[in-house]
Amino acid sequence: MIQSTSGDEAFVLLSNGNVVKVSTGELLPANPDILEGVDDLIQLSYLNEPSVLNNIQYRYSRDMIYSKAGPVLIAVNPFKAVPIYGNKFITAYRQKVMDSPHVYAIADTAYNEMMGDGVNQSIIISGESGAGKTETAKFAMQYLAALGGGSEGIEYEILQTNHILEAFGNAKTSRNDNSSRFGKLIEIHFSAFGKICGAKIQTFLLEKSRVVQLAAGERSYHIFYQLCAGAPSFLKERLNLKVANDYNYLNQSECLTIDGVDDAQNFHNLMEALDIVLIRKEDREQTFAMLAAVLWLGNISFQVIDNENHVEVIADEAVTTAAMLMGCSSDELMLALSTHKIQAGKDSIAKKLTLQQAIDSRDALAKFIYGSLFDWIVEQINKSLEVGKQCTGRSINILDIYGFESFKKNSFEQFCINYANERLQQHFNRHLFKLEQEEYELDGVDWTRVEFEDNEECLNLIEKKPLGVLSLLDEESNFPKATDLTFANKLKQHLGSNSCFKGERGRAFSIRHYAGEVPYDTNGFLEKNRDPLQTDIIQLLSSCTCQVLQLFASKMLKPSPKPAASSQPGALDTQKQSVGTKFKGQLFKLMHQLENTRPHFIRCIKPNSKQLPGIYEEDLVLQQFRCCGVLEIVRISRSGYPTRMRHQEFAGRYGVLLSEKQLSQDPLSISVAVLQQFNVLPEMYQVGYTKLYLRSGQLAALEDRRKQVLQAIIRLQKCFRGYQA
Ligand code: AD9
Ligand code: MG
Repeated sequence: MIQSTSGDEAFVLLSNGNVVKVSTGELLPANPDILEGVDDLIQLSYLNEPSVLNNIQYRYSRDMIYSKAGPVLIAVNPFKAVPIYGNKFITAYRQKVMDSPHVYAIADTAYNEMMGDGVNQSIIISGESGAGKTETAKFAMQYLAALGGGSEGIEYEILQTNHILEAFGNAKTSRNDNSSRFGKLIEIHFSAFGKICGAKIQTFLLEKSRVVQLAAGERSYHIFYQLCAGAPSFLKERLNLKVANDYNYLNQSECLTIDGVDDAQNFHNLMEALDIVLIRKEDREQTFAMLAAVLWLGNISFQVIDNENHVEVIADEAVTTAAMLMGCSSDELMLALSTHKIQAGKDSIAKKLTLQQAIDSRDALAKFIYGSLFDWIVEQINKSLEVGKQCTGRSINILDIYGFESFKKNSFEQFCINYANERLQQHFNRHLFKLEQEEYELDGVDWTRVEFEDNEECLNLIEKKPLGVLSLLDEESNFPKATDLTFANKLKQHLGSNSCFKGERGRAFSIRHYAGEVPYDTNGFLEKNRDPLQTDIIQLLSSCTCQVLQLFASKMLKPSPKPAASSQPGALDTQKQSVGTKFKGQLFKLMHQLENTRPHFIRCIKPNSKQLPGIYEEDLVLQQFRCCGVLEIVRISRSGYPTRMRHQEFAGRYGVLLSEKQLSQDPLSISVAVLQQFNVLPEMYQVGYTKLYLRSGQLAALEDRRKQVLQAIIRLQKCFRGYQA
């Protein structure tokens, strides 16, 4: 409330009773009280950042965690159990008894559109770490499972996959105690009768470095702690399993437990889930053996044997147990971890590795085993959920993918994550903005263009061949003498003309992403992109008696047109795709898949960084609104005409309300006549060649009038019959 103004200064009374002095240029109008807490932001009279921020806060403080921004659902993480889920609510949304914004409402619309129009749907969930994407995805799955549940219980199996994926792919980070370290797309398939008949899971870019290296206060993947805490004694004995604290890969971060989480209990839940998803007993045993092998690999240590820093493996319990679990001899494992074979003519010479090389090679092996194991488990789940014959190709896809990230220090992982978000943003833009605009223009409707950010330039910067970040990265990765610095220099040399690129000092560069500028440090880019695994190690794996290891190794040994000639440690194997290029391929496939569906967007918002209920940090929320363009969406939806109907359809529905004289005309004229008869203001509609475009809210008013008129007619008819009788 403005108390007084003098010159260009104003004294403003805040809701907390304080009075502040503000320059009048910074004042923005507040909305009338009657609009406080509206459930769709497009209803706000004044659309500015403080109003949006205030509206969402008003709702959040009353546990209304869901709101709409036009077609987009906004979900604010409550960080506590809110009683708005479960069968009672599912039924209420199904029967349309409830219509307030909810993830159930989104899932319901997707289901109805799929069944009604036969168009496949996707629910695209984004937001930053800890914003609630995975929980939201689970609620959407829960709703679809309830609707599409059949006699065979496959929907129950699908819900159980969450336990498995979270055990193997989630970890405690500084921002989320249950952070997904991979992206996930789950396709749920339906029969002609709308029953679930199968599912398929695709995963993206698991963070493998977490297996060998942890930041202080963070944990590795939940499964390791669950196994150590919950394995029955016979299994512990067979795997020579110790407590989590005895493993270097786990104890390095001094964080072994999570408040309120019982790892042993979760192990039992996992076993149940594995039972329900029909993961075979042998497969389970091999999985646990591989997990233990990874842990024991981390305990293997080296001894420097000469003054050139060359090493030998220390023959201890770690080596013998790891070798036993992998199904090879300790000697073979020790040799593979400490030497590198070089071809010299017909002979091969074993060259000793230095301490750092040996550690890298051990860690690379551990990461390889874990990464392959993760993919393999997903494969087994997919076999079990196999999309059956009764499926008709109808599906709803749910995408739960890491949101935009910008930290003080950003590395290759952030680069990939932000790249994925650029692609998703483009998809979002296309649908919400471009397609809208095109439709208006095609139909001859005058539509004041709404400016929006197009991120094509940024995508070009990353993807363009041969001069884009990914191509240049691959080029440098293939060049044995290249370093992170030469890579950074190459970027600066070739990409300076792109307006989204900014060269920084030394190894650094920045990218202007749609959500803001992010500084990257190229330190580690080359190594992470190569993700090398020495041929010596691959050969060792293929000679192991453990079947899954043979399988993992065989995927690396696929014949390639060019022989793997390089003997340079760390050089990119010609037969192996780089991590960046593989990710790009996956993203293209994903986007292609999404293009063929009707999208529904959910933006998750994290209200505070403490993971606590009831706290709303305005700066944090505002920054997320900016990142996902909430204001932009509202502006577009409002300035456009969200309701559209073909003239025939409109005339058919409302034409009956006109007098007979007017009825003899064509559909377009009937439409216009209806609008005039009901006094719909000219700025509230536009007439296109094929369709009628209405502002939001107009149709509801027309429907009301139609109902009134129809009821009046029915009353009249009754009266008339009574009179006749
Ligand atoms: V990450 O990018 O995978 O690190 P997410 O997936 O966005 O992240 P997640 O869904 O894991 O976040 O949510 C974080 C925590 O918030 C959960 O573990 C819950 O404790 C809490 N949460 C999120 N959504 C809800 C909800 N609708 N109701 C109750 C919730 N709690
Ligand atoms: Mg998650």
